Formats: sequence, structure tokens, C-alpha cells
Amino acid sequence: MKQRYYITTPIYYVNGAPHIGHAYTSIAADVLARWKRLDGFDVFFLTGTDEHGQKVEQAASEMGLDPQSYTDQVSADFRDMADRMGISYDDFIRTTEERHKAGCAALWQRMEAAGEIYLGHYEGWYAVRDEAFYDEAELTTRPDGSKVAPSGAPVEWVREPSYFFRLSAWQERLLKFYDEHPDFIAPQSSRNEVLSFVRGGLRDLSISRTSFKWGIPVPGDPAHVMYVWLDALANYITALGYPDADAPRWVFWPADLHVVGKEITRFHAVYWPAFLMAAGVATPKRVSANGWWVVEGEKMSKSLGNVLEAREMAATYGLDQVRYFLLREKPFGADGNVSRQALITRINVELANDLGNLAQRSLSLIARNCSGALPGRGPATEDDTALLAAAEALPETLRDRLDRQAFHEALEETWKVIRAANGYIDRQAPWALRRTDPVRMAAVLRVLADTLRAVATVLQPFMPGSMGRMLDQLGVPKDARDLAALAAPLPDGTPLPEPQGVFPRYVEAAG
Ligand code: ME8
Repeated sequence: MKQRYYITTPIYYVNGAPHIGHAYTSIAADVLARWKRLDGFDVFFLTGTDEHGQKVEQAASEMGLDPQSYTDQVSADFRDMADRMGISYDDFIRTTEERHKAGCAALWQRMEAAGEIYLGHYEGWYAVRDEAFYDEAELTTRPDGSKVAPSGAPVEWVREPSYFFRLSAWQERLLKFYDEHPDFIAPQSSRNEVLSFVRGGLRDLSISRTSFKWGIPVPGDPAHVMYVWLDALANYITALGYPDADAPRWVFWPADLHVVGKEITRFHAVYWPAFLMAAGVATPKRVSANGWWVVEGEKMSKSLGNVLEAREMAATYGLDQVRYFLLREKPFGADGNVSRQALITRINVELANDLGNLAQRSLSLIARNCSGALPGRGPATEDDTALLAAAEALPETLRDRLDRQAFHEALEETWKVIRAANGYIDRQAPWALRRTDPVRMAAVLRVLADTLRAVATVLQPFMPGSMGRMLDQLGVPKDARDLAALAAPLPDGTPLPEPQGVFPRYVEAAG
């Protein structure tokens, strides 16, 4: 039986249009989902939208719309972004769906039945932009006397009746949990942050609000709506049919990986496992946080007008080119800069030149000199063996890197092989062998074709469209494109289609 793998993206707030930051996290999760499928796993990949709470209610009212029609519109836009960015999700959950509301109410009831919830009064600071409560000590005072959260979000004083979750009682159990699961939080910096937050002592968490209506009503007390983070986190189990343990999808729980942005690790690595343990549900295996993108050195903001839209970027530079750039440019957990120049350089040097030209040169030599059919291997030289061994090692190397979400290393390792293949083709000079030793020429071209097949196979999760086209040109049948299929060589004489460039150079429009 296939091993299962459940991976999620954050569900995005529908208070504004999707941008490259949202696309990035979804693309990273998509690469992993596609990689696991390629590696023979039974994958369930979830994404969706987070539609309740004060922030969304305010955004709807600013647009003069009722929250439901507003969220319908914005959620559809996020789904369109996911579709156009090639996100291969198995389900797209919306927190306004009945299945979610019902599952979320059930989670509340389990926590309540376990004695983990009580009614009280909340008085303290709240940042609507972060949908988060803050302690006085976490805030900074601006020169004008106003207070802001560590994220820079303005805070307001809230005073209202509220249900609380007994988070204060979970400190020791959480610390033990992190200790027993050293890989639960990545990267290390996020793990350290979470550990020091929990070691610092936990207060009970306010989990309901009464001052607005746009949320899931608290079971048995509809004057309250659930805190949007409790509502949102529950999506990861409601999408699988929680609380129905017989739901066909429930077999995927616990999640193997929650991919998130670094600013929301506290919610995923502290509150979420505590809620689950309180309700008697298994905890997820790992939370991996991505760093923050800025654009040309500046934080993206509507007022600066520098918000990058992923679909527009894909239309300008190519979808696979953008996907490649985002995962290659920085380590996943680190912050990074989207710069137009860096993007163009990667497209022209690494994609068009290193990989595109290698494929084009190899395939057109086969088309011209081997009657357009895959030549057979000859007796292997040392040079052949070294290149083939490097190519054959790729699946194992990438498995290791991708299990740690080290996307940039996975790509760097693949490019080492591509660069080695470029060195090989220059040394072997098959174009010259054509006259002097056509048998050896055919053998060299076969080594190149096999290397390209391995490279294109492992790169499919990153660049599904272009690598699919490269595998077409290499004559690899559609059902022989997973990692396991690499073990079986393609039959000699496989007819190859006319080669066509896969990665055009990006040329600046004149003027
Ligand atoms: O936090 N760089 O939703 P959200 C990198 N609804 N990643 C970025 C980014 C940037 N500049 N901007 C956004 C929420 N992201 C909650 C989540 S989950 C149960 C609920 C990505 O719409 C990053 O992954 O604010 C971040 O965590 C996510 O978008 C935040 O999306």
C-alpha cells in the first residue's frame, strides 16, 4: 500500500487580493506535494481561504459589500491564482462552508467537554491586522503615543466577555512535546522563538469575541463568535471530515507538513497542538516556516504601489521561470528580495543557457545524426560513468533536501549535474565525433539523453510544464515519469519528436 502524505498551505485571509507572497508559500507546498506523488506517495494537498474575523468584516464594509458576497469574490480570486500558478491542490477549503463550520463546532465541543474552556472577561490589546492578542510588554510606543504590535500593526484596547482556552495549563506538556519531536518546527530560528515564548509562561487564550458577528457562533452561546485563529486552524482537520473518524479522508490525519509563513508559527506550533491535544486529536508532524519576501529591497505595500501580483509575473516571465526563481533565490526559511534583475539573470543563465541549451544541443544532434531516434549506450568511459552516476544519485539527494524543505539546495544539486553535463558535452564534442567516430558519438548522445531524463524527471515538481515538454522531447512515455521509472532505461531506437527550445531567453522589450 502507498504511504500517505498530507500537506497544507496556510488558508489566506480574503481581506485583499493575492500577491506573490501568498503564491510563494503555495508554490513551495506544491513542489513538495508533486515531489511526494512522484516518489510514490498517496498525497493529499490542501489549500483554501480564511474568511471570518474582524479584519475580513472590515474589508467587506470598506468595499460596501456584505461579508458573504465579498468573501465569495476574493476567495474565487485566490482559487484562480492557485490554478494559474499550477498549484495541484486536492481540495480548496473555505471557512464559510458548512462542512467547516460543523467540524469547527465539534472541535469546540470536544475541548469544552474536556474541561479546557471557561467563560470569563477579556481585557487587553488586540491587533485586527494580525488577528492577535498581545501583552503590554510585547508592544512598542510610537512617538505619537500610539502602541503597535511587534509586526507594526496598530493595536486597540478590547474589553468584552470571552471564552478562554486553558492554555496556561499546557506549558509543560508543550515543552515535552517539542523535546520529543525535535523536527516539529523548522527552521531553527522559528523553533527557538516558539521555545522561548512557551518557556516564558503561557496565559489562557481568549477564544471568542462578542463585539462583531462575522464568525462561527460558539455552540450553545451564539452571542459569541469563535476567535478567527481557532476557526482557521481547524480547517486542517475539517477538510478531512473531522469529527467523523470514518470519513474516507480522515486516514490522512495527522498532517505530515503544515507550510506557513514565519509570522504565524506561534499559532501553528503553540496554539494548534494544544487545541488538538486538548480535544484528544493527534498532533501534526511538522510545521515549516518560510521567510519574508521584499521587492527590490522594500516591503510590499499598497501605498508604495510595489505589490507584485503572481499571475502578472507569470504572464511576463513565464510560470515555471517564476516558480524556479522563488525557490532558487533564497533558503526557504530565510528572508529574500525579489529583484527583476536577479530574476532575469536566473532565467537567462540557469534556465535558458545551462539547461535549455544543453537540451537543445543534445537533442538536435540526435535529430540530425541519429535519424531522430534514441541511440543505444556504448562501452562506458570514465567520463560517462561519472556523469551518469551523478545523475542517478539525484532522486536520493533531492529526497533528503526536500524532506528538510531545502529547495534551494535541491536545485543547486541538480544544477551541479547540469553543469557537469555541459562540461561533458564540451569535452566529448559529439559534433566532431560525427565524422571521426560516429559510434562513440551515438554513445555520448545517449549519456546526455539519460542525464537530461533524470534532470527533467526530478525537476518536474518545480517546473511541471517545461519539464513535461522536455520529457516529451526525450521520448519518455507519460507513465514512466516518476522516480521509480528512472530505474528502467528507455528502449534504444525510441523515436524522438522534433526538438524545440524549452526556455527562451528573456529579452527586455525595446523602448
Ligand atoms: O496569516 N513573503 O493569512 P494571510 C513570504 N489567514 N510569504 C508571504 C508574504 C511575503 N511577503 N506575504 C504573505 C494568515 N505570505 C492566516 C493564516 S492558517 C490556519 C491562517 C504568505 O493571508 C506566508 O505564508 O495573512 C504567510 O504566512 C501567509 O502568506 C499569510 O497569509
